[in-house]
Amino acid sequence: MESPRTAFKDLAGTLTLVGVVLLASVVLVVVELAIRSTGPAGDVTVNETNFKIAMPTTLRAGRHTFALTNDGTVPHELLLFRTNLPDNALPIGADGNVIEDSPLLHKVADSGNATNPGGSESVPSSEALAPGHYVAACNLPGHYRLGMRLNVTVIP
Ligand SMILES: [Cu+2]
Repeated sequence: MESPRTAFKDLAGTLTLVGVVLLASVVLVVVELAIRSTGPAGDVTVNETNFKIAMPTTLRAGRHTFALTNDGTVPHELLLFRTNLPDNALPIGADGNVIEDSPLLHKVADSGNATNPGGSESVPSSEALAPGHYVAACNLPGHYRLGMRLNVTVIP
């Protein structure tokens, strides 16, 4: 049988440990919320879902950084081409995917690796965007055909 004093010491130790764990949890939650509320850096917000791109369809000329968030349930990417073609008539291969190096397309932004569901990425344009017609697209297999394309106009 433990003496009352030993039992109290054990209890105090346990309570201290529980307090430390609780405090650490609260700190983690606060940091997580702070990160989520700031989101990816960028002046143009882009939300991708299955299988849609939502972003402003008119942009001012100049450099932009796209703050891309994947709100879908599968990975997505973001490409932006300068082209005279409408979004539903980009050059495609036999697999139905966009031929990204076609001379009819000039790529000005590319998220590179696919962004996972729930993930986000800051995607800078590779050059200052001149006024004209552009198409945003996700070219992961099948996604363009499923509707991940959007006409964008850049104005002076
Ligand atoms: Cu996609």
